[in-house]
Amino acid sequence: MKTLIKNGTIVTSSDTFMGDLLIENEKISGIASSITQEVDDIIDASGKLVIPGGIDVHTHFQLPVKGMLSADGFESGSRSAVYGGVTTFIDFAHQVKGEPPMKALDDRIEEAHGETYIDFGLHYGITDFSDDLLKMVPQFISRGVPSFKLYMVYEGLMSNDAVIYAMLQAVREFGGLVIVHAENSHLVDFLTDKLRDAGKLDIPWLPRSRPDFVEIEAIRRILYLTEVTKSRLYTVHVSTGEGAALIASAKGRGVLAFGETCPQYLALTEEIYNRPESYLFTCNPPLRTRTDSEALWKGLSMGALQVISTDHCSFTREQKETGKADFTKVPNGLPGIETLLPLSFSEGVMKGRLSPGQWVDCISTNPAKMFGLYPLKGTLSPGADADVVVFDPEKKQVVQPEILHSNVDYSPYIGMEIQGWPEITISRGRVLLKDGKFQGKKDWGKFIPRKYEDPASPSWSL
Ligand code: DUC
Ligand code: ZN
Repeated sequence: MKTLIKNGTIVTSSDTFMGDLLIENEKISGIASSITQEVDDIIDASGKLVIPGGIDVHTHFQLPVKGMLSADGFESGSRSAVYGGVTTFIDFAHQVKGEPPMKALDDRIEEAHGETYIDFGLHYGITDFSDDLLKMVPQFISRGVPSFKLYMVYEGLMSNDAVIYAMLQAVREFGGLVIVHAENSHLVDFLTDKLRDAGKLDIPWLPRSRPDFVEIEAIRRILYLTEVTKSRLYTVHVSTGEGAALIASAKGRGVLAFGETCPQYLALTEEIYNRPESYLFTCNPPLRTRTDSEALWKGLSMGALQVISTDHCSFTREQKETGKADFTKVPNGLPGIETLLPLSFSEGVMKGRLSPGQWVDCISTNPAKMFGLYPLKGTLSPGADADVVVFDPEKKQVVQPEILHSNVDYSPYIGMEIQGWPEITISRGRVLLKDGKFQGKKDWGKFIPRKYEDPASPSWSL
């Protein structure tokens, strides 16, 4: 099967030009200013951007949070991804206390089997560190899971500094990457207790329980441990400008320090917690100030941060309402996979904060490089998987729950006018979305074992 995408504006991390893209079966086979070939199907992309499919490296499908399960599973999460032009996601297999560590990975792959429309990878979430687990690091890496998530907060999930140190040493020795949720747990507990004593648990107080220094201190600490172990680190959902600056400054000293931020920290601010339905916007870390979000955009454009991913962890309005009047009870997390590309294009490219190439870097190419998917994914080069999105840069839509396709009935971006939406989503040569029609098949998505490349000596640069 041959498909030719003609007359589009091809945008890759390095180039933007008018041209054609040829797909043969599951792979990209040609990219040039003009391709003439006998093909089975021609897609006219005049006036549209042709980009590598989005890669969301931070999703939580069916994550247990505060006694609830996040509302999107692999099926609805990946469906929503397709509508948003995301063709690969990386979710988590979290270690289960008392069970053999590898079982969590097998179980999670099994859970996703036959349930995803697009390809996916998994990070391994460490919740119960031991010497045995440490010895298994090479086994996880050889199974295509080279990224290990450590939480510096959350009862039952969190790792102490010794575990962080040991894991940083292990990935340095065996290859791979530590990814970290950086917040100082003791400070969160202390500040929350103080607010509780003062009867201040309603939603507007959430940011006061996790102020910026809670994140900044944790990032500072783990960067220092990364530096002394000469290891490598990726910090998820950086929400503060200072956090991004610390990563940039560590990088300046030669530390292999990388990071992501999320659309919510780029587009929303803490003022939202004064709205009547403020509980719908609760996430950890909480939303910050406009100064932070502008600094995060700068951080992306200057290379302090490399990736925009979502931390998609959706709860229905009903689930969120259980913590309506108490931020300690509300399940934390926001939906976002479907709006990742439109929102980052609209707020980033359309507002002059990112060039089109930088945007593609942040939502596709850098995530692929960072997590061992490149050059299989994240690029439009011949030989790469034909994960391609035809994106309409002119289309405007006001975000309303009715236009979205996840299992939740609200969006944090409700009422925002967004310019730029995906029109066609192709995964390994198969058209999954076209003319507004969803054509996905639940068993199409495959688990992709990832091959980690050391960012100290890669065949690419970040
Ligand atoms: N933060 C959230 O808001 N939800 C899920 C996990 C996380 O770290
Ligand atoms: Zn997360």
